Amino acid sequence: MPSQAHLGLPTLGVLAEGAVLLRGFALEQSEELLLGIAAVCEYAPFRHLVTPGGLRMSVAMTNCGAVGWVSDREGYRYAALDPDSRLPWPAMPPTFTALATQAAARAGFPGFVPDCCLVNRYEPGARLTLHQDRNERGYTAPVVSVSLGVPAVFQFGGLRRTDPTTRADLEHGDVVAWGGPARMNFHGVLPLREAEHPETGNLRYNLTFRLAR
Ligand code: MD6
Ligand code: FE
Repeated sequence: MPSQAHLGLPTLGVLAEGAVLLRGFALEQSEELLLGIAAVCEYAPFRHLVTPGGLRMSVAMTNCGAVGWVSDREGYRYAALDPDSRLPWPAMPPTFTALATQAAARAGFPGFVPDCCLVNRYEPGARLTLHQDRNERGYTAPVVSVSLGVPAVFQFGGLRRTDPTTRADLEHGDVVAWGGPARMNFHGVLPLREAEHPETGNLRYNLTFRLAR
């Protein structure tokens, strides 16, 4: 049987019940997304947040949207103001919102309208240890994650940290959406390998869309 890729359609993979990998879903908009990231970080620069335990995160972060995800010695939370500038986060570009809504619908989560886009920047060696996304007010909405630039290995596990994980290579333009029975599953990103991408150099960017409030 011919694969969907063979037919020129984006392929759809299932990482777990409720967790869908949409290969190349954001490829057409990738240039526009990177321009959007450049605009966001001009106003709200990337910074390395500190965990509640006092460790500097290897992934640099910024946000756009009504609220942004932040971490400091006080804990993880969503905040309407950028703690560095004390200004509101930049508005979410309409192309970002539209892409998140379309990807969620394709993955089986219609009507998703995010109020937060966390923008992650990975340099070689940067990683995200296994965690659950649990700082949102409710968990009925999915999480939508868009990968740009250098590929990374994504780990997707179960509801317990010790559950077995599956691994997926997330490449430029790939989107993962998880919700429903997978909404609280543990996930993480292995240390970024040294590589070059024509549009981002040795960096990986990730957009993570959520409904936080
Ligand atoms: C990624 N990021 O960068 C996935 N979750 O591909 C996340 O899962 C994530 O960056 C919670 C808080 C920050 C994150
Ligand atoms: Fe996460």
